[in-house]
Amino acid sequence: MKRIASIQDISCLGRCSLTVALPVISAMAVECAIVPTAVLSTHTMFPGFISRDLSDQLLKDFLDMDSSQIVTRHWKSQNVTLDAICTGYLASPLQTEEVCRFFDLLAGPDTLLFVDPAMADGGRLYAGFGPDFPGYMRRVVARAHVAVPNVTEACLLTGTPYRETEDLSWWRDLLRRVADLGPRYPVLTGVPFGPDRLGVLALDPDTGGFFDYHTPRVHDHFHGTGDIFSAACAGAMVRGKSLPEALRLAADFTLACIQATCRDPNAPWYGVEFEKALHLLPGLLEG
Ligand code: PXL
Repeated sequence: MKRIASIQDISCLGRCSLTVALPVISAMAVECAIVPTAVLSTHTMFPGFISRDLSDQLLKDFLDMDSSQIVTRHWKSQNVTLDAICTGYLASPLQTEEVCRFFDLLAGPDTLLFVDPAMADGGRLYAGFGPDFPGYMRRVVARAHVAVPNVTEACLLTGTPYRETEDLSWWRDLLRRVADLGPRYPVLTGVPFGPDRLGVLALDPDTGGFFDYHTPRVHDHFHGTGDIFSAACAGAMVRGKSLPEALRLAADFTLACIQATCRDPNAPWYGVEFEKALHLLPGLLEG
C-alpha cells in the first residue's frame, strides 16, 4: 500500500487539516501517517481558540535532544519510506524550516512533495500569523513538486496585491509568479471562471502550457474545503493519477462534499459534511 505523511495541525473541532486528511486519504486506500504540527481546540476561525505548538515533536534542535523524542529522527532510524509528504497548516515560522529539514531527511528520490501553504483566505492571513509568515512559507513552496496555494495565498507568497477578478490573464500572470518561486508544478485553487464557476489553474513550466478545470460555484464559504481538495489530490497522485486527472478528481470530490452539506447555518464553521461523500472516492479513482 502507498504511504503519505501528512504534516499539519490537528484542530480538535471544525473539520479541517488532519481530521480531513486522515479519512480522505484512507478512503483512497492509501496509508496516512501523520506529523501533527500543533493541537488546536478548534481551527482559527473560532474566536478564542487555543493552540499548542508541537515543534519539539517534529524536529527542533534534534542534535541536542534524545533522538527518540523526535518524530523525524525516529522515522529515519526505522527506515520509513514515504510515497508522498504533504504539508498544510504550519503553526510558526520555525515549523517551515523544520518541514524543509523533514524533506531533507525523509524524502526519497521518488517521494512526491506536495505543499498546501495553508495560511490565508478571502484576502487575509489566518489569525495568529504575522505579515512575515508568507516569506517563511515561500521556502517550503520552493521545495514543492506540487504547490496548491489558493488565490489569497498566491498573492501573499508573491507580494501581489490581492484582487478579485474574472480576468483569466491576471490569474495566469499570478501563477507564473508562483512558478518563479520554484515549485515544479504550481497550481492556483479557487480561481473564478466567470461569475458561476470556480476551479483550478495549473502551469506546466516545461511547456509553458496551462491546464484548467472548473465546476459550478456554490456561492457560500465553507471552511476546510482546501484541505479536502489537497488530501484528495495528493491521494490520487500516489494512486497513479496524472496531475490533471488528480486535480479533476479533487475538484469533483470537493464539490460533492459541499453539495452533501445541508444548508446548515453552522456549516461554515464546522466544515463540510465530507463523511457523506467519502464513499465516492473509490469510484472517482476508477474513473
Ligand atoms: O483549513 C485550513 C486550516 C487549517 N488549520 C487551521 C486553520 C485553518 C484555517 O483557518 O485555522 C488551524
